[in-house]
Amino acid sequence: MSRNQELFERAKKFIPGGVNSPVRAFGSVGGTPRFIARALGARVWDADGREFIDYVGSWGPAILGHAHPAVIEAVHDAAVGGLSFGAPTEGEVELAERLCSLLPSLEQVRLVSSGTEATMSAIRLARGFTARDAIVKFEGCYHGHSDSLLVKAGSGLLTFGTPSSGGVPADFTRHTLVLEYNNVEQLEQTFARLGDTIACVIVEPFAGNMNLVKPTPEFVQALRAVTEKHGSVLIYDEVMTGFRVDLACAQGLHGVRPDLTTLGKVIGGGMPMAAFGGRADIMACIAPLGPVYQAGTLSGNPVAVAAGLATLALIAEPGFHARLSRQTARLCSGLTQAAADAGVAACADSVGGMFGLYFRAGVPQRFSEMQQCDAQSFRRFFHAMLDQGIYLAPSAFEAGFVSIAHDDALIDATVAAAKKAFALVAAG
Ligand code: KE4
Repeated sequence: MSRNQELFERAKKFIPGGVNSPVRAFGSVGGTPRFIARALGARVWDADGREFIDYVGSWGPAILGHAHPAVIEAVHDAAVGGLSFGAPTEGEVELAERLCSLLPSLEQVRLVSSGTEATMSAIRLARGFTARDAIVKFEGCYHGHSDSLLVKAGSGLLTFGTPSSGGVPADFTRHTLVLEYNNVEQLEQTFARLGDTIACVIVEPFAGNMNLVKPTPEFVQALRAVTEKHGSVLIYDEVMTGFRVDLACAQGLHGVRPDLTTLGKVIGGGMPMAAFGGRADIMACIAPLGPVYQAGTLSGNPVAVAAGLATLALIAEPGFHARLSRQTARLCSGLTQAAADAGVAACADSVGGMFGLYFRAGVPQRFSEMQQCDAQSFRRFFHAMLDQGIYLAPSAFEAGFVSIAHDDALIDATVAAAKKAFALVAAG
């Protein structure tokens, strides 16, 4: 029995499903999850000592590659001064200043410890600011696991959502409308009928939780127009896209100024760090200034702040995102060509340092098109790549992530492995 299997059996005794986050359990691809023993740059090593080129990157944070020396040094230097104080620190001021200088839409920002906290707080804030209850999200988008966001679409247009998870009372989701991503007509119809009751729209500005699905320019424009017209708060959930797709984030690529933005992943460089922020008049409603309560023991944790500041300094270096985008596009064109050469209906697409691999002929533009992907072929491909030392996201519905440490040699090795993996898929 391998160490991974041994650890997995042990883990399952004391941790539900053997993991602390469901996607890690390899449920949708089968097999034994790899227990990561250490990581450096673009590589991880599992409990059996096997080396992998890593395209999960901790689901986004490892944009510099793992264990970047400058980040490790910053974490060490912060840690020796104490881990947490429950009091304000200079580092939090620096990080807030840095985030607000990088994102013009951020006039004020509050630091928290996870993306779920950030989006949950942003929605409560939007409801408090507008004194409205209804919220809009999109099918296929994931914004963390707070109750009002664990919702599946209602039976028809303008019908409120029903819980998509056990343990969520129907009452908690009856104010949540679930619409179709990239469906401008439906969005406009909904706002024409209910706009003045809608507190906010929360959207992944490039969806990454139904795999990568890009918004159409018309959808981007409509989101800003309808929320502006009806006084609803536009929340860009940039937990995944923030500083991943560009230094200016998705909002910079879109040329849109959202009212609130949520951030996470990259801004903590792998440590528990997230944030929500935006218009000062909205942020003025948050405690201790206003009536909307929000708090956190480890919010703005000094060690996590140090990792975030070190990471943001390095990704702000000239040419960083241009190179990251180039490497990711190189990977995607290689994967698409390899699939075509093998006669497999698959393609890949990217934005900045995140990419999607789709087992269907064309790049999807909505959740229903993602559902047409051939999950069985993906599973075979995933394991054929894992066997060759390439660690992809263990789900057909997750985006992949490239770091600045993924050089040409590693990208080319990945494409070479994909050629063999697609041949196996084609052989059935
Ligand atoms: P966390 O609570 O997991 O830090 O963030 C929630 C969240 C919010 N918004 C977006 C756009 C997100 O992608 C996420 C979390 N992303 C997943 C990856 N699909 C985290 C991986 C996991 O759940 O283990």
